[in-house]
Amino acid sequence: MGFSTTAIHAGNEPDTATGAVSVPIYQTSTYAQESLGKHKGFEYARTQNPTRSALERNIAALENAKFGYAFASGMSAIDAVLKLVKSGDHVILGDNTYGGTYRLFAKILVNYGVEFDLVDTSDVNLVEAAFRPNSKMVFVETPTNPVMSVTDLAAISKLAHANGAKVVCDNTFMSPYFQRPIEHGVDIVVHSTTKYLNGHSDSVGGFVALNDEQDAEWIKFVQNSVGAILSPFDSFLVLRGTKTLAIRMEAHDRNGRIVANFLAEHPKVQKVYYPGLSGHPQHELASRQQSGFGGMVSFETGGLDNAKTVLENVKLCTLGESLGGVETLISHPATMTHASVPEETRSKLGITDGLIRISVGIEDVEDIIADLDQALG
Ligand code: P1T
Repeated sequence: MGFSTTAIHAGNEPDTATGAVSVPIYQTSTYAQESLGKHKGFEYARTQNPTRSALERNIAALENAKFGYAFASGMSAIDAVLKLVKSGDHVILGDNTYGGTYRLFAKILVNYGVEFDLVDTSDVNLVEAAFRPNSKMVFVETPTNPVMSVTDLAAISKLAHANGAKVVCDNTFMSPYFQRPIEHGVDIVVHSTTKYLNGHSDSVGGFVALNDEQDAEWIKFVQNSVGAILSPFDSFLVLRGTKTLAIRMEAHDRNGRIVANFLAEHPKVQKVYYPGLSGHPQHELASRQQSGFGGMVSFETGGLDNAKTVLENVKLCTLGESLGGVETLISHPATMTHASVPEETRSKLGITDGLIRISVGIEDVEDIIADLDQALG
């Protein structure tokens, strides 16, 4: 089946009780049981909810995974995956991830004895050199937030497996429409469904997709034991969102390429970070690994004052955190999404005070360009 057919039908079977074509919002905390131990497979809504399980079937199918679990946020999904490692284990963490992911390792997991090293995973040799006898996981984003660095998922997976480690890929920026990490050998995919999967900036959620049965049992156990579940209403919203994922991603990609090219030629822009540009260091890899480049574009303005001028003068683009919605959002990673990353690390990565990130929406692209042009001017 094609991607859009799966997006529209997987998990979206007509409701068995009523025939409702749209999966109903099962807004209930518990379920009546016929007698002791006799029920319809639903006991308590932290453990099972039909709206959530419809979404879980849906996104698992889109990622070409056997199992999927929906969480209350991207961070709680990532936290659940990190419960696969134990005190004394070592994780190779991509040196540029969403600031909240870095913060989870640096401020919380270290208190539980989880060791980690930040590694530029776009360089396979650096990853190879980072393995230790206790390395159990490699955690990457590709392309990264916000400098859009691309990691070779097949090469990293081969290397990790040879060293007895699992690979986790945060696929939020691409969505399964443009990139399916499991098909490249990755073990576990995580998402902030807050972004492209929901697509309308009106829900916070997260997702874990995987094939290994034992790990899936553990993630399900963590989901129920910790309880950071996605609500029935949010499950409904994301399920509604994924039906149009393909056409939205096509539009984000079309507009993203046009905006990136416009910025690349603008005299006030010093550098553009977008894997779709031929000058991007991993352009060739991105062209192979992804079926599109998407709508995330970052650019360097040369300093805080320049960045401030742009951010305070845009009218159509909305200054705000988050990404992946239909509307164009613009942000300042150094003080917003990546404020928890130490300044030294930020400047090494290129997350300077002059860096601006745009989540290019699906408005008419000439309006986005006109807005950026007047703000840059
Ligand atoms: O916000 P939440 O749903 O918990 O997702 C966290 C998260 C995980 N992974 C990636 C790649 C992300 O970008 C995010 C959240 N990012 C933003 C809020 C942002 O503006 O970058």
